[in-house]
Amino acid sequence: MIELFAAATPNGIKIAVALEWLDLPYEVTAISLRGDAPRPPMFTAASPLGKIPAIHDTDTGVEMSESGAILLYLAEKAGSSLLPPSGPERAAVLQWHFIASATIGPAFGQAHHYLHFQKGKAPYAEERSVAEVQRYYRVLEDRLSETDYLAGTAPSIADIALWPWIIRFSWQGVDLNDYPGVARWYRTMSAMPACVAGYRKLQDSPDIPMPA
Ligand SMILES: N[C@@H](CCC(=O)N[C@@H](CS)C(=O)NCC(=O)O)C(=O)O
Repeated sequence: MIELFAAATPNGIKIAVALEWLDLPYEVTAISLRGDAPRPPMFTAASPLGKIPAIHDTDTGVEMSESGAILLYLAEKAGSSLLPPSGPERAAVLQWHFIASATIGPAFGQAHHYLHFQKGKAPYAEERSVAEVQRYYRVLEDRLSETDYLAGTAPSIADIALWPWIIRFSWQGVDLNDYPGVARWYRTMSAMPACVAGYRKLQDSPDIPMPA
């Protein structure tokens, strides 16, 4: 069983989606990001930076944080095609997984602060965030207007790493209709039962935001 320590954020949602997709039994412990509630010792032990998400795998004793690393661990644990075992397919998944987890996710996380939560406070940061968001959407559009999924013809952990960030397209000042390839992929992902279930597990609202 996987104990998931998380909150209703893109990084938290991606792990709930993966657990649903992989059909791994799990339980969620909600962690307050405001630090206004005591934190379970198991969470503190699993997350050196004190950031969500983190997991404790009661089958193996593994405890770990970092959403990108957790996705790799869970896909390997389940022996899933979300992470091909070798060859060019695996290389493509790893590349897009790291683009989503290590580049786009953190940039969008910053953009949410400057363009949504604290708009008007830091003009330079806002300008930079708008440029970065547009740059990455253009890259995603180029890719997803050519391939069904980020890494090719099959869904992978790269799609799970990206999808919860695109849910917040309105916070990023993005009209998804300007990016038809991304919008098509987003609608496909949003209809996947695992995405719906993982989203609802953490988010109060049952409705996944959709472009007009
Ligand atoms: N690189 C980390 C980022 C984790 C992260 O930034 N988590 C945020 C919520 S999405 C958090 O815990 N924020 C509270 C804090 O920084 O104390 C990952 O992908 O898991």
